[in-house]
Amino acid sequence: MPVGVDEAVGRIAGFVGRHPELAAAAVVSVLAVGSVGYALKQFTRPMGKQFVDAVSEREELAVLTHPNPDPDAMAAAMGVARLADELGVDATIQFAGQVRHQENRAFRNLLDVDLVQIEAASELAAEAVVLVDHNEPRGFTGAEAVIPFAVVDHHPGDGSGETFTDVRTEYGACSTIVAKYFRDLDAVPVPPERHESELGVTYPIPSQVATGLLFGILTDTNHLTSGVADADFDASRYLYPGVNESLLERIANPQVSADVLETKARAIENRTVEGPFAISDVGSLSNVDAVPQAADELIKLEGVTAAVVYGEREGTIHLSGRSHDDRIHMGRTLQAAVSDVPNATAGGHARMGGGQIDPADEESAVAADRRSALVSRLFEALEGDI
Ligand SMILES: [Mn+2]
Repeated sequence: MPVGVDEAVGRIAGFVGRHPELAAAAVVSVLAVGSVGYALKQFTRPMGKQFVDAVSEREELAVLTHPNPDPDAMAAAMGVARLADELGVDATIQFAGQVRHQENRAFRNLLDVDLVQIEAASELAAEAVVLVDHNEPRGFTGAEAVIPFAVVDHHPGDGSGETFTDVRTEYGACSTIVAKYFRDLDAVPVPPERHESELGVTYPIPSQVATGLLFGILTDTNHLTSGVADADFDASRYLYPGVNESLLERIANPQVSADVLETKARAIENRTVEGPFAISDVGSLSNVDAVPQAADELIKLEGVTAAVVYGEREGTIHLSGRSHDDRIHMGRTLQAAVSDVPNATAGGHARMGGGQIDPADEESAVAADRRSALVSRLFEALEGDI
């Protein structure tokens, strides 16, 4: 026989009256189960939705890339700014340093990335700062005092966001994480020949953003050949319908300035080769970005397995090294070569490294001496003698 509501309430009231301690315990356990359920739901709620929840609490955001942003950093920032825009949150993309490499400049121009340069923390566009492609603010005055609101990154490190942190070190690119956010929201990439209004979806991904994110994934994974995760392939496939192939091609093959080509030419002409190692002093530089590009060229020479190029700009010596040689860990080699040099820093990975020697309080003639002394130090380091 069904129990009427009144009768049920009556029975419960009777039970509570007779066993208040049991009733209280029942209430507590119902609440506990409920909150565990809520926590689990938060935990399993896709990161893209959690990110949107966090961002929509804000009115404005500063989306900050690392200094001298590369395509992955710029693309991730574009993606985050677009999401913010969809939520009615005012986002400004900011960076410290410069956008120098021709590919990065082409990326910025062709995809119309609205980037604002800053030199100090006081220039940040909002109190809520989202770090993309790095997890600790750096490269501008007051960076160490900035507590980011959110961190979205694929690099190892100790940095975290006050409200939101998503660091996936197994991913090849930060752009992959941002693409995943769009996917979590069932966003749809807009094909280049169509307008987003034609798709009638809540979250369209503009072709420029899809193209940028794919380019970010391609550059950070060396065209999906190194440090690449399943997620990077999945994201590439997901973004592809929105990719503008002709823009992609133009970003990948920008015009190279005469300056960079001349530095490359000097690197080849001035090289000193000992066995499989090549070192080249390219003299004074107008564009320090030419140094790593010249190193990329020098290592292509037949028989060369490790190469170091350096040059000078405004008294600072910039070094860049490449190695295809299993005996040579380039980062450590450069570190060893400059270990006794005042004002020098160097480091990097096995296959690529870089360094910088800042001017000391001395005449530039002495600086030139330092440059010529570098050749023998570098050869010794490459030979493993220091
Ligand atoms: Mn990256």
